[in-house]
Amino acid sequence: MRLVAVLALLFIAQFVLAESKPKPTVADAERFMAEAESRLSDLGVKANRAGWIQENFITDDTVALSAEAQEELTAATTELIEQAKRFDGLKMPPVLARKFSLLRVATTAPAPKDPALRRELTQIAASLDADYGKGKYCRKPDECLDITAIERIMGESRDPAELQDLWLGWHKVGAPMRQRYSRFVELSNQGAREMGFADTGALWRAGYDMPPEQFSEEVERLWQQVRPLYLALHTYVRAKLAQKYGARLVPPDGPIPAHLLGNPWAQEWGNIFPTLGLPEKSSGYDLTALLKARNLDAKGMVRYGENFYKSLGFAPLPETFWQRSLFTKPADRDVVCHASAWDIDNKDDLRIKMCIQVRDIDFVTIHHELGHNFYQRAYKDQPFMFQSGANDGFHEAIGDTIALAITPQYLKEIGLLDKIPPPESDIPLLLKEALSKVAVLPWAVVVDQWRWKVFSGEIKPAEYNRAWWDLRRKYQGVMPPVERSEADFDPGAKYHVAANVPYTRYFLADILEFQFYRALCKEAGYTGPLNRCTFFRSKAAGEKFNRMLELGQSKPWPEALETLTGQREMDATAILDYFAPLKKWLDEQNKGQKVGW
Ligand code: X8Z
Ligand code: ZN
Repeated sequence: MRLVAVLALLFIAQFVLAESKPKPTVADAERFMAEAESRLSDLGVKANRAGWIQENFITDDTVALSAEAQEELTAATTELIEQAKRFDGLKMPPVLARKFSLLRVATTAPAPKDPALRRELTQIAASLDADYGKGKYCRKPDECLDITAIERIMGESRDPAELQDLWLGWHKVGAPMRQRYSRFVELSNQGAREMGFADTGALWRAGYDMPPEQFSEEVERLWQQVRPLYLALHTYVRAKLAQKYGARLVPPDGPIPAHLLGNPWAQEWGNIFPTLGLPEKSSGYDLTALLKARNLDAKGMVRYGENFYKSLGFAPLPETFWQRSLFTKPADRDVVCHASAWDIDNKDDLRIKMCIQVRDIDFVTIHHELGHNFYQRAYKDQPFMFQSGANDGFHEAIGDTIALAITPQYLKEIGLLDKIPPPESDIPLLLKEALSKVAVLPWAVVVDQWRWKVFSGEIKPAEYNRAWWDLRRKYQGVMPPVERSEADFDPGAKYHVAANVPYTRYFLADILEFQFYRALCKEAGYTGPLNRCTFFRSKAAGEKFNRMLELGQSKPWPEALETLTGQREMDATAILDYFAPLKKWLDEQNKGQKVGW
């Protein structure tokens, strides 16, 4: 045969072969997605059950079983993402296209395709979570403290030596995680790259209906909006601590030592409220004392939480919630005490897992966790791919929005408080609130600033700890009580690092919850100062809230936000308005003080 004829044949064969592998159609894509959703849902339920048991009964076996279930889910997700590539470029109806783009960002721990590497990754992840859960500091041979006990004592003690000892003791849990953590970073980055992302951090930032770079700019924009408020609070608190502990321990123009703020991570400072020198009882009431006076137990506190949601028109929690949740720390075994909310079967098997202590901040956390559960139930009829928060910040903000409505007026209505405090109490009450809501802002930026840089390689394993403290100093203005080194791994002493839970969600939540709160107050017909608003019993507010919740992740988040607030942007003016009277007061108190460090 002549060469021309051969070439012609080859030319034709190419089309014949292409014909035999037809271009996928929208119907193919629909079928693929329906199967993917059902497979991921089934494996997700299995992984939830295994995870629940692992975190409630930490043993080598439960850790292994949970890692296995997680591995199956991760393997399926990775495979489906790979297979979904054949639909790239296909014009799909918007709902279907959204499902495909959500599938790509469905995992926070992307795994390599290589099964051995994937197994290594899931085992590391489960072991880090378990190490955190088992973490203890034995300050005496017969006195070993877990994180719940350490948080309690650091909340109550004002003895700097004891605080330093506990701080150092708890931070020891991090060091053994260092090697595994850096291996985890390598492996998950490989997984992210195989999926087409620059690194795992870029994958995390891709979950916000905008390009990852734009999301980083959003976080920075919002942080700059709230930074002056944080600086005012920092200046005031530092001056009070310098008075109390002396300028040698607390330099009046430097960062605050991180062990003196009432919390192992210096993330929420509410516990040091009594040391800030305001007249005793100036805020009019002490919620911890009120809860104790009623002899409330853990379950009783959760009932109050549920009642708030019911008052808005939400259906009661299912009976199984009460039977299956963990409310108090078991005496005889290791559990992960870090509070969490679970939706085991994507239907109605809702649970919380918490080691509740009878005190004000746990009352708030209960409302926080229930927010996750009520959101989960509100979107349960969405297709599987949309059964999630509009973004992860929304999920974290729901319960906090309800908790903002725990005002004196509300406490009086439910019979916990006898008398509503006079308006002079507003400043102390706002200060107390700011110690949690404002103090946490830079911390909630730092955790992922660190991880984003770790995943991108800008922070190398040999500088993990130094970079951590550089960021904490830069954003929070705090410093470690003693010199730290690369033999330490302080990020691992925080649950979300050990458990690989992204953290920017809490920063977003802290901004969003005030937007939600402002909108619900308006819906409830409230017109007074924002900080005194409660929308308890407002069916109108509940209905409006539910309209956003039931959307799940079916629409880009600006649409969900608009449903409730009329706004399409995350906007810090709500939190700034709420704290405006306090900011004015702080600025007066801070006259003559150096701001910053
Ligand atoms: O982790 C939580 C919740 C569980 S989703 C208890 N939070 C962050 C933390 O504890 O670090 C709530 C506030 C910030
Ligand atoms: Zn949460």
